[in-house]
Amino acid sequence: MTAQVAIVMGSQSDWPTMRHAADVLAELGIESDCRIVSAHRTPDRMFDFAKCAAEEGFKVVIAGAGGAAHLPGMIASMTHLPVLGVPVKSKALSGKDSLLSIVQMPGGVPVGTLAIGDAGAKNAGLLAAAILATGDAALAERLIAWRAAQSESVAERPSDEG
Ligand code: RP5
Repeated sequence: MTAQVAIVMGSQSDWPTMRHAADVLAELGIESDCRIVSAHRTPDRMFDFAKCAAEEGFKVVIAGAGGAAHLPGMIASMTHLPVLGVPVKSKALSGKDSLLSIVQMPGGVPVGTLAIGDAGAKNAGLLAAAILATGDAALAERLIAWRAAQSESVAERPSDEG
């Protein structure tokens, strides 16, 4: 079976962030296809990816980029698939530039924008899983179990051990 989730990112330098999306999807038994697709450096690759994503069998696209982060929005302009945008923390402006570039889409072309950095990538993976789980009862059970395990892992009181 082909991957249902595509994880695309503007640069190799985005991978330490975006791998958190791939990791949580793997924990939930969901295969992802991770690719470097840059809106600025590889525009033809971006066009081909976005135009063919639905035909390739993807159900959700997670797109992460930093700085002038046009990738999620440009992909969303060329596919009807849900696009989740992850603002990668930039060196110059700590990801505020990435966040604003991704979140301020014009009405009619939605990008579901997550938090800046690792938490955003992880939550993009969880949100992709939740979207897929609406049509997959077994996955819904795994997601519910994952959330229950997370709750159980939280101690009731703080510890000096850290
Ligand atoms: C963006 O520019 C990428 O998404 C990355 O976050 C940022 C910097 O890219 P590199 O110069 O590290 O390749 O396109």
